[in-house]
Amino acid sequence: MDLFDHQIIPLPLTDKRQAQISFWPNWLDGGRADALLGQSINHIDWRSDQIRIAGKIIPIPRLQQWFGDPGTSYTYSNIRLPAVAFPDWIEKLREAIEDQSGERFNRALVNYYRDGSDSVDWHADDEAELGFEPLVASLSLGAERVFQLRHNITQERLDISLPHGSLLVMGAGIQSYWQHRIGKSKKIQQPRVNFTFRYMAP
Ligand SMILES: [Mn+2]
Repeated sequence: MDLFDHQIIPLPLTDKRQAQISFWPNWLDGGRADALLGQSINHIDWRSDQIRIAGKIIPIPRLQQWFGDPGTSYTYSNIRLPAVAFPDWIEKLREAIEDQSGERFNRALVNYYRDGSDSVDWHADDEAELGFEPLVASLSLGAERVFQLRHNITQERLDISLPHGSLLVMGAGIQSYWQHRIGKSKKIQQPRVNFTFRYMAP
C-alpha cells in the first residue's frame, strides 16, 4: 500500500460546494490487486439483475452483489438487493479502506464488468437510504476503465482513468452535483471488478 501518492482531483471552480475526489492510483500493489480480482470473480455469488425499460425486461449490462447486514437490503432502479454478509476477505478490505480514508463504511455494492460491453449509465449514488451527501469509496480491479463525471448544472465533464488497484473516494456533495458513468469500450476484453463501499445508518 503506497500512502505517499494521494491525489486530490481538481474539480471545476464553478462547483463552489468544495466537493472533493480523493484518489490513490497505486493503492494496492499488482500482486495483491491480482489476487483480489481472482478471488472476487471466483468467489462472489454474482447476480444478474434485470430492469424494465419501455415495457421490456432486459438484463443490466454487468453482474453485481450487495454486502451488508443480513436482513437489510438496498434498492436502486427498482432492483432490490438483499444484503449478503461480508465474508472475512471483504471485511478486511473494508477496514483497510476505512483506515486509508478516515471514513466509516458498512455496505458494499460490487460490480463485475465482464468486458468492455458491460457498463453503467449516468447516475448518482443518491438513494435516500444512503443519507445526506453520502461518501463512496471505490476500489478498481482489473481492466482500466474510464470513470466519467458530468456536472448537473454546467454539464462540465471530467474523465478519470481507474487503474488496477486504485482507490477513489467521492466526497460529500459529489452525488448531489455530479453524475457518473462507466461507458462501453469495444477495445476492452478483460474483466473489471469494482468495490464501492458506502455507509447506511443501521
Ligand atoms: Mn455509482
